Amino acid sequence: MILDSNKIAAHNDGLYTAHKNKLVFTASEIAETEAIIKKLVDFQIAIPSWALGTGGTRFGRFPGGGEPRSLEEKIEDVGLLHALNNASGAISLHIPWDIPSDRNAIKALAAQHGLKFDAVNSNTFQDQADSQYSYKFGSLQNVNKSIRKQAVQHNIDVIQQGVELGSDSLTVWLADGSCFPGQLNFRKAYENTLESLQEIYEAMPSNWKLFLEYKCAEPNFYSTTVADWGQSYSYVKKLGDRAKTLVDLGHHLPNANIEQIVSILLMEDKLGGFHFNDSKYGDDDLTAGALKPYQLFLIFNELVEGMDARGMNHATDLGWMIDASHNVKDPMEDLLQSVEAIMIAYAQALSVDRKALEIAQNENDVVKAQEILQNAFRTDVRALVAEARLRAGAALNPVALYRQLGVRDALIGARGLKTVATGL
Ligand code: LRH
Ligand code: MN
Ligand code: MN
Repeated sequence: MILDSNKIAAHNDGLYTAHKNKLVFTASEIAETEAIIKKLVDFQIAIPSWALGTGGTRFGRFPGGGEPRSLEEKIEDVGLLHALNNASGAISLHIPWDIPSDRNAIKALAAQHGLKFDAVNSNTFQDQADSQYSYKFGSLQNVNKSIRKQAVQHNIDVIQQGVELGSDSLTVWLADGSCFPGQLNFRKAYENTLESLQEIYEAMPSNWKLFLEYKCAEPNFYSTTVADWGQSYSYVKKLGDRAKTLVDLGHHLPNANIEQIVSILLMEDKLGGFHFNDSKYGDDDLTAGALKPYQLFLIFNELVEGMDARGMNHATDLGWMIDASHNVKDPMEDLLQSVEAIMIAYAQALSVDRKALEIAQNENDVVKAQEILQNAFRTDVRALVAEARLRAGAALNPVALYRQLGVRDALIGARGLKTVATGL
């Protein structure tokens, strides 16, 4: 389904006056709004191919209808999101959930929607029908060399697929770990994992990056072999310059100070990118910013500070991606909400008075420092995010237009009510 640009223009016309009034007011509260809007126009957040359908839980799944039945339909859905918000210009594939049958056709379809291929993700946390060995006791860490080799080869195959699509990074997330004390020799599991990762790293083209994602628990509940940022850092440091740590917001122990982790990884030049989501209890994979918007802002505050200190390009030097799943919402609406929340946090971070903050820090003026951050967080920047969309030909209110156009009903009409998208 391709969105008619006239419909976006008509929608924007209807909201234009109210929007301009808000923008004028925002510009009276925030300095240098032009520079912020320009950065927002450039900022893109990749959509994971597995988040376009309803995920469900291990207790049940309630399909929503009209879900993409193929990679082509997933690309069309991301194209639709991008047309609505001009901030979702990339798709991240999970292999073998997504296997392009005709790569040239898939590339052409993505280009038609203005989409790039973000990091490709390997999957050694599930057994595939045609695979010889099982990953029940781990993949890259496995005590059995043949199993490790199978997992390494899968990653190499994924790299090859990514190369052909024009991607330039591989995200490795391992479910490897143990469920009971004594099950695993931690040191040997580490050494096996490192050796396997080295083989994968060596197989990457020289312009590729490897992102190593960590997770404190689940599906293993006693130990995870890449459990936290320190462990991921220890691997990527040994692998080489193009190996970096990937931070998934849902993968920390409760109350972890993620913004500090981000700051240190950036300083070490070892931050690769993000999987954005939100959570209250664990790896809930809820809509970004739905629970802890202040934390999201504080993370972006460190990102902007750290990237600027290193002279990095905000839009291109890190991998920005959503990693969410949906049980009760229309996945497309949810993704629009996530992107909006991320853009808001980014805009708020851009609006922080950095010079004043530095002075307050150097004077140990704790009250002032808090005032500066909270002022940025509490100032409404939504008009800036909307203006960035307007300038790029996208919709002032993407969720409202999505509903107004009856997109989900149209997708159900085209694809049917009982559809099951591949993924979690
Ligand atoms: C693991 C994870 C990882 C997987 C995705 C499906 O919890 O965050 O990124 O690839 O979920
Ligand atoms: Mn993730
Ligand atoms: Mn996760």
